[in-house]
Amino acid sequence: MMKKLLPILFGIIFCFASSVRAEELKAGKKTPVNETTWFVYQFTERPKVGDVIMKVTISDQETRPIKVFAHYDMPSMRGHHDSGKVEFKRNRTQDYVLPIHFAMPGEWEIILTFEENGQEIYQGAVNLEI
Ligand SMILES: [Cu+2]
Repeated sequence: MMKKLLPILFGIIFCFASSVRAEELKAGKKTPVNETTWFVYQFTERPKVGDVIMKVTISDQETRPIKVFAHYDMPSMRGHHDSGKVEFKRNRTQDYVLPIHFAMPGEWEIILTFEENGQEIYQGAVNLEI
C-alpha cells in the first residue's frame, strides 16, 4: 500500500515545489513590474500544438532598455522540451514577440524574465494547458 502511495506523494510535493517559485500570470492582465512600470502578455492566437506567438507589452518600453526572455518546458517531463533561455525580438511597435513551440498537448510552463542593463528586474510564470 505505502509503496504505491509514495511516488504519488512525491509527485504532489514536487508539483508544489516547482510551481511556487515565480508569480503566476494571466493573459491580458496588467501586472506591475515595479511602482512605475506594468506589462501585459498575450498570445496572438489561441495556444495550440505548434508555434504560437507570445507578445509582451511593457508600459514604458519605448524609453527603457529592457530585454525580455522566456524559458519554457513541460513540468511533467522536465528537460524533454526545454527551450533554454530565449530572447524576445522587438516588433515595429516596440512590443516584444517570440514564437513559443508547444511540441505536444499537456501542461506547459513559461518563465518570463525581464532584464535591464544586465540586471534581472522581474520574473513571472505562465502556466497553461495545451
Ligand atoms: Cu511533453
